[in-house]
Amino acid sequence: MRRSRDVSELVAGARGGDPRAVARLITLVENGDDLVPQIAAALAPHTGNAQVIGLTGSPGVGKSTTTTELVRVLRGQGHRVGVLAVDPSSPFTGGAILGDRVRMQQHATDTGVYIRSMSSRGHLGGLAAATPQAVRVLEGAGCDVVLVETVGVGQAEVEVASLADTTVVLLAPGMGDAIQAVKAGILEIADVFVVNKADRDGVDATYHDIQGMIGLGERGPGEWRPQVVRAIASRGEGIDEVVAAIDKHRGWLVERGELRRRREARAAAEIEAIALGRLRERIGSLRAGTALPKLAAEVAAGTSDPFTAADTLLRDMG
Ligand SMILES: Nc1nc2c(ncn2[C@@H]2O[C@H](COP(=O)(O)OP(=O)(O)O)[C@@H](O)[C@H]2O)c(=O)[nH]1
Ligand SMILES: [Mg+2]
Repeated sequence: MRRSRDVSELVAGARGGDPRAVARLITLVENGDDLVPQIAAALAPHTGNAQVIGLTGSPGVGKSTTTTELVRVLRGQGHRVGVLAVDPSSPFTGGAILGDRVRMQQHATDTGVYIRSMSSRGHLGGLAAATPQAVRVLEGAGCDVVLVETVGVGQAEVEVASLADTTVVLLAPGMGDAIQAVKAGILEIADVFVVNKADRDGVDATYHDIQGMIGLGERGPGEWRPQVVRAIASRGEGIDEVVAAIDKHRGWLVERGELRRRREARAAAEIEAIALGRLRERIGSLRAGTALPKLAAEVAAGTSDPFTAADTLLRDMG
């Protein structure tokens, strides 16, 4: 089929560093296209090693600024870097900016950086399903580090934690963030805290608040203690320290066998979500057939019970 050939051509293009192929693949993934399983299969041999770093925090705290600065430092270290901004409002500069929304900007392109903002566009499973696939596309395109920025509202922080090897949570002075962090369960997911906007009043209070909160947590011997780093992202200050804290965490992950454990847990969650989605589809299509209506009639008439009927339905689905 023409479409299958498209997938191998696109994957070959992405592997060869063609930003348009990378952009197209991410768009397919973002839209939950029927080709996504084929894309995932074609990319699989080239994935599994990229370091995934999640950045989250309240809007305006400086995630995009910090991401841009991290790209600068990581590029300086010779990494090829991918950026996924799961936040359509994120402005970025530099690098190959993938996607029609921002491709119009005439930036000098650094082929060692791919930047893409993603939106959910309402397909089933949304960004939670699309983001790990987009990470794979970037990895297939040769990125050995992928930064994922998510806007810190509601469940987003928790999602980025389930995607990333290392989760960086940004705070800023005067936002009451330290207390909110505890409420939102951020304390459990953060591997590194960045107290950004350290040029502002109240930075010491925020720094000590968060250190205090971390100190209250119970930790077994050898368990990771979240690092706290001050930064002024808008001036590029403290970014080397952020990178050092991320590296330290990565060292700990590797040493403890935790990197593999986290990745396998992530893969398990992904498989489960896909399998549940497929199951839901099949059950949906059963509704149109005869099996479900027949069982429903039996349950309604009292000749069967819903548990027996559900077991029958699952068995017959094979
Ligand atoms: N004063 C100050 N402003 C900053 C700092 N870092 C970022 N900003 C500014 O804060 C605003 C929001 O930054 P942005 O990175 O877009 O935040 P995001 O919404 O978390 O991605 C921008 O105007 C930045 O220039 C900082 O360290 N100090
Ligand atoms: Mg942003």
